[in-house]
Amino acid sequence: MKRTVFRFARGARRFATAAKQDAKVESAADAASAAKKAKYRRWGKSAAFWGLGALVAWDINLVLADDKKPAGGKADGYPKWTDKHKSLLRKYLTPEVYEKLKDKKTKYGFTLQQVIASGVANPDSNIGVYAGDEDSYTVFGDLFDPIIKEYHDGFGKDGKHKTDFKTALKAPEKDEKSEFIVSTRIRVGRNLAGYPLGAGVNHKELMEIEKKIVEGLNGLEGDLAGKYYPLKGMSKEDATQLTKDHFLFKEGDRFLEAAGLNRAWPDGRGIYHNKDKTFLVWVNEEDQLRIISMQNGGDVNQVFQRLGRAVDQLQKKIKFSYNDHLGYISSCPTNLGTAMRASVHVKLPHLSKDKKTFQALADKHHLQIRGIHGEHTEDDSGVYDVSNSRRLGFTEAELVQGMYNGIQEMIAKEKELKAKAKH
Ligand code: ADP
Ligand code: CIR
Repeated sequence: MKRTVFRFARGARRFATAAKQDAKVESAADAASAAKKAKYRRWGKSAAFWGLGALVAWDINLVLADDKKPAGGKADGYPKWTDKHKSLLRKYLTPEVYEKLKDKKTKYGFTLQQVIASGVANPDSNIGVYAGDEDSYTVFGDLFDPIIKEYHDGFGKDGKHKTDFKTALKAPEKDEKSEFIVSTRIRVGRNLAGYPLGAGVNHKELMEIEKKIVEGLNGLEGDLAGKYYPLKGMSKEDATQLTKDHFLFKEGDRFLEAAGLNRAWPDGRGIYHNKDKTFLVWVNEEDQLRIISMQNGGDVNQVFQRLGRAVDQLQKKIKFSYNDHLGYISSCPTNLGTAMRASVHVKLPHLSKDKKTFQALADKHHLQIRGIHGEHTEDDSGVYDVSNSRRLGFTEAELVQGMYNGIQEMIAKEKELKAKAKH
């Protein structure tokens, strides 16, 4: 295609030049011939115009096809940290590690500069790194390994991941009336085998990935059957409402932006959901798939079981990137392993005022506290997003069980503090 456009443009240019030269020579010739030449000249100009247009289109095509350039800009040496940089990236990217890794590339051409771009550009990053492909985790292992070890509670280089959606949970409290638990959501991230991750794909791959995922999703049945809504063409109002209602990812996340994960937005992005919006799939956000099961109230069993069925059906249609050491491969090292975040939006107005106790309970159960509008959001509504922080080296069932146990202890504490406040 590119070659054809190029040939066409070159032909048009030659034709236009020839017509111009001809026109000069014939100035002394007769009027009929002059008119004929003038016609050629017009054709030449028009051909040159279209040729130029084709060249511009070719250029754009090239930019889109070849957009694997470093997301973080040019390689400009060891990062200049500020007092605000407190990420694991800063902790583990010593000048020695930097020197060792700075000229390495993965088999898809991903570089150290791309890996660290987000954490350098965003001093408030907690982690600060993103992988561009599965290979990134080994080629840049001197940086990723200690980050993985610290984040996933000591998971070492010889660690093996295991997966289990089948073991039944012991989670009798359902809080169906939402006295404390407003809603429960469990998501897993997945990426396609045989492709780079989001920060490493080019435009063609991005579109192919979307196509493969949508084909897989369209084969889902029963309560998982639904429809895919591409982001391109979705009205601003619809997108804003879906995001506000906690169903759709937000646009313009600066951490993802700096990592190169928002390139060509909104191309290739979209959301699939069933009629009730209890089963949803995000396409080509931070990971190529975020498979989500959610509903109001606290019936974690039902949410987990629905997710297990969905993953089971989908992996028969789509081959996901997985290895025995790191489990499901994800863009961010915090998501490796199960790539699962099981969360509740929970009302804890008394406990959350006692920040120390709240955090101590979260730490005891390896839970993370977030604001309810997604990561890096905070408000003082007394409702918090509490989820498992570890995802690697433990099974899905173990992590959901741990989240449930921790939440029950938090709710018991909330009741205690509420009763005390009355006296
Ligand atoms: P991720 O789940 O991919 O880590 P975020 O923290 O950005 O990403 O959350 C994505 C969206 O999911 C946000 O709109 C958030 O409010 C919503 N969400 C997360 N947990 C729950 C929950 N338990 N109930 C309802 N919405 C939730
Ligand atoms: C950061 O480094 O803060 C962002 N890139 C997000 C990291 C993943 N989330 C997390 O630790 N909770």
